[in-house]
Amino acid sequence: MPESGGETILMGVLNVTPDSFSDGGQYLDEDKAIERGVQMASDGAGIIDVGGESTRPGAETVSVAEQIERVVPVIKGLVKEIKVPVSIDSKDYEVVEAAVDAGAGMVNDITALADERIGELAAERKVPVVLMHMQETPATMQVEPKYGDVVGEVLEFLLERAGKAEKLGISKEKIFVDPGIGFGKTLEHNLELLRNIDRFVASGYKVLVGTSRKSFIGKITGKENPADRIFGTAATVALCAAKGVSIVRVHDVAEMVDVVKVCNAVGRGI
Ligand code: HH2
Repeated sequence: MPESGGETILMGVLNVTPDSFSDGGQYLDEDKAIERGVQMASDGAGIIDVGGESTRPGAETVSVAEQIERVVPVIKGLVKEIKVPVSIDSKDYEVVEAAVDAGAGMVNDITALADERIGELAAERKVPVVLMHMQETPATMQVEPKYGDVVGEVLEFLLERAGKAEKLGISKEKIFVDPGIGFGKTLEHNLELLRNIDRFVASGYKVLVGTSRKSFIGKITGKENPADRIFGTAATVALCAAKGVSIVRVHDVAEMVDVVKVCNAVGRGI
């Protein structure tokens, strides 16, 4: 796991779903998913984030049983083949528990412990957690996102949840806070959060940011196809790495690894 204020590492996205906005349907097959995870690890990912439910705007929820069926075989296969930790991207306690039992070494909860049992489990098993901010739910979040002061409100929420995580027994160095780019945010909200990402880094908690291929990049660049948003993503990755973000969550590990290597080198003053 990355040190606070240390180098930025990459979390590779692996969606075992038919409908994720960017890689949906590509890795629903267990062997293909494992192969992709192994590839991202060898490309330089420091963590592989496995999810069985899309959270794109308007996405339908997936039952716990279905998520477990999708992710558990992939996690079991990956932990045998790669040395870097596997993270489970789920808000559902039963899925998180099954994933940790299968060998997942990190929990990525986009609802930031809405279900406290996830925090209790992470504390008991001593696994790091990602706490993400989202306004509303994936079904409704992009209808009309509204904030008075987006940076202040998101930061306040994350600090409250991080405090709750510590109370549940998760140590501070195992907590990552994430502003939730695209989760109940307009283009301007996303830009405001990225512009002020150093305020999150200054909170004392480690920070994770997920901008990869997201629609706000398409709005800026005019690239409608998520696969054409790689250079736009690289700009955000460089910005986050330069400002001390610990983990960037990306689809294109092979491309982004050079971006973070150079940013890390400059940051170290080479
Ligand atoms: N973004 C997505 C999913 N999970 N988790 C964290 N912590 N931060 C993020 O920004 C984040 C996340 C959405 O991206 P993706 O997984 O590619 O798409 P989908 O939700 O359609 O599967």
